[in-house]
Amino acid sequence: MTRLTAGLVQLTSGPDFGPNLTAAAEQVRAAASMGASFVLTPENTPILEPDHARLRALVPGEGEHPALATFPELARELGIWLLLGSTAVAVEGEDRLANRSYLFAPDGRTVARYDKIHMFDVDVPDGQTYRESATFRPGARLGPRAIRAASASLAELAAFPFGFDPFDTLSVIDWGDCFLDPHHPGSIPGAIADHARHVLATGAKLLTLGGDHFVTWPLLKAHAERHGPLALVQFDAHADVWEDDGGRFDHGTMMLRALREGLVDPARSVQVGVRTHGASDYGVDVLTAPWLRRNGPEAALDVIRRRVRDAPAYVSFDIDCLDPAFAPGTGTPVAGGPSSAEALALVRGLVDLNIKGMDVMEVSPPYDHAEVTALAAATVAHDLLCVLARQSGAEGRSPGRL
Ligand SMILES: [Mn+2]
Repeated sequence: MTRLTAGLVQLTSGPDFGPNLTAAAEQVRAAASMGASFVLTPENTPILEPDHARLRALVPGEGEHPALATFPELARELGIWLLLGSTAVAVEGEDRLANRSYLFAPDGRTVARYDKIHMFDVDVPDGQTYRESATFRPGARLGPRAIRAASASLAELAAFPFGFDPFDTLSVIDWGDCFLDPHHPGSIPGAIADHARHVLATGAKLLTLGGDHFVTWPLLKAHAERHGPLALVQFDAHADVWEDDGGRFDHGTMMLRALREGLVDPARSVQVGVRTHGASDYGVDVLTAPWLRRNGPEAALDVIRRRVRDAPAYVSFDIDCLDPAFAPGTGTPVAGGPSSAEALALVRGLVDLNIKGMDVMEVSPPYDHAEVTALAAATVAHDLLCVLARQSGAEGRSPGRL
């Protein structure tokens, strides 16, 4: 048996790399001198600096990055494995930053590097005060952390059935949680929209993990400001178009509000998996769950492609689209929905769309079992990233007959 002694060194996180590096190198040396053969150093990043121009000026590219000049050499000198986590680097030739991690071997080689997944959380710090807009079972505020945890199981092998690692093609950052003030619930929609605007202003695409589906409304607002009226592709047991007095925090009315505000173009939009009644379809093409079962995912994709065409598209995946057998952990489950296999076939078929934004919502861990729902949601989120990677030219070996 080999005994592994690991050290965890927290770098000072601040805008200036210089003192950070000196302090971190000292701590890495100290850990190694105490017998650590594997040292982890998370958070070497000023990436939360809100002023984007200032942030860009602070963060160098890989070629001139002081951390990348220092740490591989330190790993070699000390003969240790060194994991450098969350390092902000400027992406060469592009106006954006990556939140990148590196693994250095005891001979100083860089043996792994990856970019963190770009998602933001709609977690509410004090659940006692703000209980989401759940109509039935609360708990969706805990969804993002469950999806993140379940997503770890998808990291090891090439993405199935794509056959590539989406992070070889995409630069992906986990932007962390969106801070929401539970004591001022009225500030929450604005806080979410501002957070989204900030991310979108960098030119990045946003994949949001929820969270209550109400969150999609401020997200649609931020996306529509940038791209114009959106083609909504909504996977959901509910159309979420019940009447609203205009001020509700309601995960069952926000799509009607988005339609009335012109954020969504109904003529280009499709809802898939619906199995509840609204007052009207409001001009959206609704593919109910029985229709989907009878006609299959390929027919649904055909409708989606012909309707959305080249319009800027927003994909919103409410996990309750899935049958409760495949997603029990959600606030308002409805029997009679598609399987995860059918839903994944739909998601994987979205490659022809001009996708501008995405979300995966309504995972409620208190009602989940064996991470069934969280894993389904993580796979949907992961496959949405694979769709973007394929659009950016990623290709992979087929795993067999598909
Ligand atoms: Mn919904």
